[in-house]
Formats: sequence, structure tokens, C-alpha cells
Amino acid sequence: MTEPIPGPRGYPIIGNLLDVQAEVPLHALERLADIYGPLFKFKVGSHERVATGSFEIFDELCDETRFWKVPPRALQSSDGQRRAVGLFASPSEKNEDWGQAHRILMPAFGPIAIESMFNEMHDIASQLILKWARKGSDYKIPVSGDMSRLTLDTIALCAMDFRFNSFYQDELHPFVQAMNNVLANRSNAVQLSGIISRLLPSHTEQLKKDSLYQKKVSQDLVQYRRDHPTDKKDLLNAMIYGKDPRSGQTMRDELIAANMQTFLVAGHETTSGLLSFAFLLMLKNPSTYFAAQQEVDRVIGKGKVEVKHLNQLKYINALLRETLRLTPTAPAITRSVRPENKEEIPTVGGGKWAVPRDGAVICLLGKIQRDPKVWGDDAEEFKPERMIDEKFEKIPKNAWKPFGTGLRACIGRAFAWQEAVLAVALILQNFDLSLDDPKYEFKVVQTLTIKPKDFFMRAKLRPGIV
Ligand code: MNH
Repeated sequence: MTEPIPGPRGYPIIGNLLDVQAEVPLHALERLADIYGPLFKFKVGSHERVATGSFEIFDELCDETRFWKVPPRALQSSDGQRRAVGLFASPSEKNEDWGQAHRILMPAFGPIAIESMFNEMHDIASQLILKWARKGSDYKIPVSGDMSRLTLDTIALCAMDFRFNSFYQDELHPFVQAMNNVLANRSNAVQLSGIISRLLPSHTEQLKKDSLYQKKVSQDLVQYRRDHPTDKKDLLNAMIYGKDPRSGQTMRDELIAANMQTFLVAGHETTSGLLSFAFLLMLKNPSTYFAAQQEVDRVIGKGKVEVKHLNQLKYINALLRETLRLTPTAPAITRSVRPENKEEIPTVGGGKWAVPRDGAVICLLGKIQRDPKVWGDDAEEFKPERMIDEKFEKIPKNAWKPFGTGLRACIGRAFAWQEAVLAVALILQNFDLSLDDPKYEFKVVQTLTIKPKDFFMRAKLRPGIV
């Protein structure tokens, strides 16, 4: 016999809206995990949700023969119509779009392809270095803002040879503003403020405009490439010319544009959050900051950062892993019962709780990746040493999953990693950093991803650097 899944008592109509109502909704869920244990449920309106913050439960849910990923609601098409959606689309039989895009794009995101993007990544990262150098050591660096400029310009240049030139303007590009509005709207759907603003006609109008505008920009970019072909080996060309090994077919333009949009969204916020948290955690834990900078000086010195250096930066690789353990910037993934799973009642918790067949279990990665049963009593502390290669290889299989799991895990992992290691190396090579406010307290803002809130730092050029 299974047991009922525990959770807070709800109210009629609103359910547990008040329990999950918080400045950082994620933290509200983590609190419920502390109160109700490894698996708990709550209601938003009439929707019942199940969530976990426990490694043991998550480990069971990672079994791809029993469970799989259903795409996040916030990224599914909201108009109910069947239309092309990027890789975030559902992998079901009916939607071959995902399978086709996945097979064509896997090699385009593979190690050789990513290495060939190094020079373009270096180009954009150098723009960040120049900006900070010219602004001088009194400049209050808006860390999340500048990291987003870096990652957005990088994905746009590498994916489709387009330059947003974000470092040369104070305002964000209109495409980015539209994208941010749409994302903010979707991610606050369970918040009271979000529910109220959805009722305003002006709000819905704006949202429609923003979605259409985003779509148009992506379509224009595909059309532009059709009109001005190049032999550049970027993701756009991979999609235009690549043939699905299964069917021999190429992707239709609507699907290419939808995937382009997916890369811009999926490919920049998460990596920018990773970099912002990495510098914040370094500055809050100065011994890690010095260790990272010493590694750059030892491995690279004052010369140009090259692709061969990146793997040699063992400590920095470990430091970025540890950052994603404590602050996974895509903070939750969902797992659902596979339709092919024939168990009479699929359960987790060693048979204790039944997993509803029609829903999804929200997996709170930040909580799961701090489980003291895996990481010990110092699980909450930032200790890059525990992520050095030899140790990293020995951690339990599903204990560190900031890029998701299984077939639907992140396709952009190698891309993000190369970009992030390069940025950390270049920044530490060129600058001595400090917190703008030495008393800054660690705070998080959550949209679809998480970032540090109001985090500013200062950067002083190091001697001997041109
Ligand atoms: Mn990425 C899926 C995290 C960088 C493109 N990404 C996922 C998932 C996680 C994730 C978690 C799985 C989501 C889920 O199960 O619901 N991604 C990250 C993190 C970083 C990141 C933490 C950076 C750090 N992602 C990138 C980059 C790109 C990208 C860079 C593109 C250039 N990610 C994707 C795409 C998917 C995805 C596309 C969906 C893959 C699929 O479903 O087939």
C-alpha cells in the first residue's frame, strides 16, 4: 500500500497559492521541502503539483526506463495551436519536430563544432574586458547585466553570425526586451501579481506583440541567411543544410526559426547566471578567488588564452561545477511517468508514494544538490575542491544534474562550458576584482532562471596587461 503524499492544507479556489507566494517562489518550495519531507504536494488553484528536494527520490526519477521529461509548461505554446516549437517541444510521436531537430543538431553542438567557435567566443569576451578596462576601477559593474550582454552576443554570433553589439548600448536590444517580457510573464503565472496582471487587456496585448515580434526577428534572420548564403559552420547553416539521418529530410523554415529562438532564450540567461554566481561566490569566499587567479597565472600567464588552456584550468572547472551545484541557474526540472511504463502503480521512495500518471514531479535541483546524505555536513558551503576531476568522477551518478538528465538533457552544455571557462580565465587574467559593497548579502532573483540580485563589483586592471 502506498501512503498519501504530505503537503500543506489548501484553501478552496486558490489552493496553496499563499504557501508558494514569495519573492523567490523557489525558496517557498524549498521551505515546503524542509517541512514536509522528501516528496510533497501543493495546489495552485485546482492544479495539484508534486515536488521533491531529495536526492534519493530524484535518483529514482532519473531512471529513463520508468520516467522521462515533459517540457516545462512555461515554454509550451500557450495558444493551444499546433505550431513549430524548438527543442523544448514534446518528444511524443505526434511531434516529430523535436526528433528531427535533435538528430540534426546533436553534431552541431558536439566537441569539434564547439571548439571551432572559440575565436568568436573570444571576440565577444574581449569586448567585455575592453568595456571594464575603459570604464575604470571606480565603475560599478552591473554583473548580471554585463554577463547577459556577453552570453547573448556570444550565442547570436556563434549560432547565426548576428551581432547584437550589446556592449555598445546601455539599453538592451528590443529583441531581448521582448524576450524578457514574455519570459517574465510566463514564469510568474503562479504568482498573485502575475495572475492579476494577466487579467488586464493591455497586458495581454503587449504580450502578444512581444511574442510576435520575437517570432518575426527569428524568421527574418532565417530569411536573411537564405538570401545571403555563407559557408560558415554555424548552427543556422547546420539547420538549413543538415539532413535528418532517419528521414533524409531537411528542417522547414518555421522550425528553424523556432529553434533559433530557443537557443537565444535557453542559451543566454542560464550561462550568464552561472558566471554571475561564480564571481559572487568567489568574492564571498576569497581563498577560492585567489586560487582561481593563481591558476590562470600559472597555466596561461600573460599571453593569449587559447582553447588548449581550458581543460588545464582544473580548479576553475571545479569552481564552475560547484557554482552550479549550489546555484543551478535552471533551478528545477520535471520528471513524469513514461507512457510505456506498464507498472500498475509507479512509485518512488522504495514503494512508499504513488506518482500520479498525468502529472509531473518538480525536482528542486538546488535542494537535491545540497543533500547532506551525498555531500556531508558542509553541503551548504562553497568548496570547489570537492569537484576536482578525480573526485567529480566519483560522486553518485545523479547527484549533480544542473544540465538535466537523460535524452532531454541540455544540448548546449559544451557550448556553455567553453564560454564560461574562457570568460572566467580572461576576467581573472586582466583584473583584480572586489565587491562594490563589501557588506553585500547574497540575494537571488528568479525569473525562469535564477541570478544574484543587485550584485555589483569593481575591476582594477592588473599591472602588465595591455
Ligand atoms: Mn540548456 C535543456 C540547463 C546552457 C540549450 N538546459 C536544458 C535543461 C537544463 C539546462 C537543466 C533541461 C531542462 C529540463 O529538463 O526541463 N543550459 C542549462 C544550464 C546552462 C545551459 C545550467 C548554462 C550554464 N542550454 C545552454 C546553452 C544552450 C542551451 C548555452 C544553447 C546554446 N538547453 C538548451 C536546449 C535544451 C536545454 C535546446 C532542450 C534540449 C532538449 O529538450 O532536447
